Amino acid sequence: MSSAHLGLGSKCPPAHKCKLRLYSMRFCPYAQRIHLVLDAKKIPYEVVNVNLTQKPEWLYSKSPQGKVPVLELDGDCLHESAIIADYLDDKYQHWPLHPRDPWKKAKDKLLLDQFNKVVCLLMRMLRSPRNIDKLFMEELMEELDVFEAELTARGTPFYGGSRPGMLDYMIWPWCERSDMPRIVVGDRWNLPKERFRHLMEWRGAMKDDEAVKKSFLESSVHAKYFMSAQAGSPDYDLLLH
Ligand SMILES: N[C@@H](CCC(=O)N[C@@H](CS)C(=O)NCC(=O)O)C(=O)O
Repeated sequence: MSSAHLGLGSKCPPAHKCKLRLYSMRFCPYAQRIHLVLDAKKIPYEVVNVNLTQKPEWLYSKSPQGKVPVLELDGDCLHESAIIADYLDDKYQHWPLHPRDPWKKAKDKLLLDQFNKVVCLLMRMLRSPRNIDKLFMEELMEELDVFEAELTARGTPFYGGSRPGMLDYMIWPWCERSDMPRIVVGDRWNLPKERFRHLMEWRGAMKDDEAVKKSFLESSVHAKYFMSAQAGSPDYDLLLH
């Protein structure tokens, strides 16, 4: 997973027939979603890491907007993390991640859609960390209240029940990074433990999941990458130094 990130002027490595290839970037939360699904389902795959500031010319032939993740199989590609994740769950039906019940599956997709608001708020914060104030934190916590209430209502350690399911894996990358803002902005980032008791327990349980362990990085590492990106030269190969 931590091979060097290929950039402008690089050659795309030749692909193997019938083997899934994931174009990724080590610190991209959307790409991490796909690592999690592939690892949870124990599907063999290879990884090609891509430099997203000096993009290789060939990236656009695989992804119209030049974004990762991209999943490639026999010369054909899929992009958009949620679509790739659904494809993998449909295709590899052992160890299903979505609920079998279509109603429950639809409900989980609504929640995932709702999680985009959390993602947008986090991105807003990371763009201008100086602007974090009480109002911002309250807005964010109100969005997180929905996820705390849902976990409480389900009464299970994971949204997926006794083990992580698709919703767990789709929201995990941002939750893995949830201590990172504290490193960046200090005490202004404060999520009260009592208000998010179940989410905190969930976070602890997720860290013990085998698939999560495979791509897990400590917040200090995420922060280091974030600060390099913030300074204008993202250190994609940070883990290789
Ligand atoms: N909606 C996309 C978002 C993917 C995305 O934004 N990836 C970022 C890296 S984390 C990217 O490729 N950025 C490059 C760019 O925007 O040019 C998904 O869910 O896959």
